[in-house]
Amino acid sequence: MDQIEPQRVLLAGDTHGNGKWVGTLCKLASLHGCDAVLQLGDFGYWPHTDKGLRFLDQVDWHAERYGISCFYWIDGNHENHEMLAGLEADEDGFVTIGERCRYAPRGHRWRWGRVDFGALGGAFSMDHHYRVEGVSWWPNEMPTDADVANLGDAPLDVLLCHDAPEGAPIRNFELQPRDEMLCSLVRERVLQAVKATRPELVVHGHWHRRTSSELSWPTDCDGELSWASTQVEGLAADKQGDHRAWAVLDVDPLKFIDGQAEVS
Ligand SMILES: [Mn+2]
Repeated sequence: MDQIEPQRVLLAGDTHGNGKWVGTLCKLASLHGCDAVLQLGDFGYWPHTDKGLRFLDQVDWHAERYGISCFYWIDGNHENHEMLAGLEADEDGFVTIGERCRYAPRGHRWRWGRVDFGALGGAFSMDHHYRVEGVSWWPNEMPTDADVANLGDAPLDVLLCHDAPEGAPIRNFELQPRDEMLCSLVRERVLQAVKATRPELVVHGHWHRRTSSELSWPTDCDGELSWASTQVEGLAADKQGDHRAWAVLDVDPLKFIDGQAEVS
């Protein structure tokens, strides 16, 4: 695979193994002059099933068809985390999944242009009660303190996460107390990563809705109280399947551009 440094990428929310939607995303990427796609987890890495294997073929096929150099993704909660853990990263820290498909593991950092990117995938499955371990649910779905530590505290420009940082708007669900605890634990960890890396932009998926907010937190600067802030953009999913589920990112200089309703 030719590795090119993307100048402009299409950001995409959850795809859930939906090959048809990935086709639409690659087409949109091409229409908007994007070199690559950056997908924010619940990609649909299920190579233990025929459908999952077919999906990986479809990703490569659509990327090639629309001239997309690479479909990059971070992990969500609904991936086969056991198989992901068995894969080895390339020298540059990405994991090659297919001809034009690469996975950015939790804690991975990379630079395109003068822009530093970081990945922190994973989340808690609120629907785990309906899932079967090893078939449709895997332990290790949640980002750990070690993952946050691996990401480190050097400044980032863009942090890509599956879950939202605590404090950003999400959707309200009635959860059992234990589930509620785990659900917020993940968001606390993402917030910790945000505070440590102070990115200009955080983009996430997971909640299947389009949200936009400015997240601020107090910092102690030489004993003086000051404020740090970041732009947080949550993207919708294949279930929504429209402009809310994608956006365009100009890499250098960094510019986030909303998905356009009139193009589909
Ligand atoms: Mn999802």
